Amino acid sequence: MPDLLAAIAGVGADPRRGGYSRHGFDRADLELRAWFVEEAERRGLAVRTDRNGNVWAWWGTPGPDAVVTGSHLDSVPGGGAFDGPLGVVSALLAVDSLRARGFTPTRPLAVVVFAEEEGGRFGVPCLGSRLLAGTIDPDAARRLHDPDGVTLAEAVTEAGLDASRLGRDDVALGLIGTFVELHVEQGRGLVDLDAPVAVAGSILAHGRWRFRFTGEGNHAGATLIGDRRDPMLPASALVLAARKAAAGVDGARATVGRLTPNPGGTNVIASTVDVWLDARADDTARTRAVVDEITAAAHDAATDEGCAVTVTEESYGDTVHFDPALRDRLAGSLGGVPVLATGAGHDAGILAARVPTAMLFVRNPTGVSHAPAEHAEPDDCAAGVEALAAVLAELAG
Ligand code: HGY
Ligand code: MN
Ligand code: MN
Ligand code: MN
Repeated sequence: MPDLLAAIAGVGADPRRGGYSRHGFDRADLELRAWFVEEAERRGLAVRTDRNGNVWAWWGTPGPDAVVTGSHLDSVPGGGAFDGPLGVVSALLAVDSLRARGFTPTRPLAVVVFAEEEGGRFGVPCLGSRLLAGTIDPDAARRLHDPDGVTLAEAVTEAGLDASRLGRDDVALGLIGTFVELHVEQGRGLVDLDAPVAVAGSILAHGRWRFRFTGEGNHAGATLIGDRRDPMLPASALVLAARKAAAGVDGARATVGRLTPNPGGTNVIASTVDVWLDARADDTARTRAVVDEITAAAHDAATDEGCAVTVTEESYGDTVHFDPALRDRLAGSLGGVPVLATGAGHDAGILAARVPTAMLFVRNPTGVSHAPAEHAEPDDCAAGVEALAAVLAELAG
């Protein structure tokens, strides 16, 4: 682990879940942002926070056609140490490396930290980059709320931002000439290829849906089985339907990682159950087919139990194909590193719709991510930094 990553190892550690819980604008996230500002300023970079809470650190005067690199510092609940922070730390270390070799960029160069990439607090992934790029309605975004009912508007206000200014930022967006995000790999692609670094090819289409099943809250002992309207039954049917639907479509994935019965007591038949579905596939048609099959099964199971069901699409993004010319140029300049597709979403995937964008992946020997076992060896992290420095030198030289 690079020393800079070790320096934040205590921030947002979550002994109850294991790993890290760092969510947009919470205490751990604010501490990490402050740490980033300090590290950037220590390097003489000029720090600015944009209207959506993304933090930019400029090497030289901010200007158009900039080469921008960075990632995020927030995590999923109980996440690993590398997903997000490795890209931020590697960006700072790549700047150090370029300076150590006397490099002076001919294009403006910036390191960026995007806000709430995981959607771990407000439910929508890549929230900072979506707001920046204008791919989420700012009014809807302001109303997003965390499990305690705190809205995004309240959270950003508390963090010192003007919530009325959230939304598409053509000034910040207009400065980005090229965006490159380095990220720990989240599968076993590089382990299988026996290579430390890859360039990204594509990201699966993916989205999140919330199903709310409503039945009748009642007593676990006094309510006869035949008298029940238990929303946990259709919720369970949805979980099984998700596996079946994804298994039937080549390359598709469907996951229920979060399910909340209300009120949530061992001896209480729930009155409602919220179930969050994450579904991904090669393209929109396949993703929609999977979600439609799951939705139909959820409705059937709800009807069988006398329950009602509502479905809300919380986020969606089509398949991303990274700029082929940039991808091939970078893979070639790095000596023919592999090109890998990924099933994980990234801020780079949002920006790819607006500006030429590329990603670098660093080998993860466990192949595990969004869990404490996520890992990258120090030598591979160093190879990632050098690859990123080479890419920045190539683009900004
Ligand atoms: O892929 C994800 O779940 C997130 O966007 N990182
Ligand atoms: Mn992630
Ligand atoms: Mn990430
Ligand atoms: Mn009782």
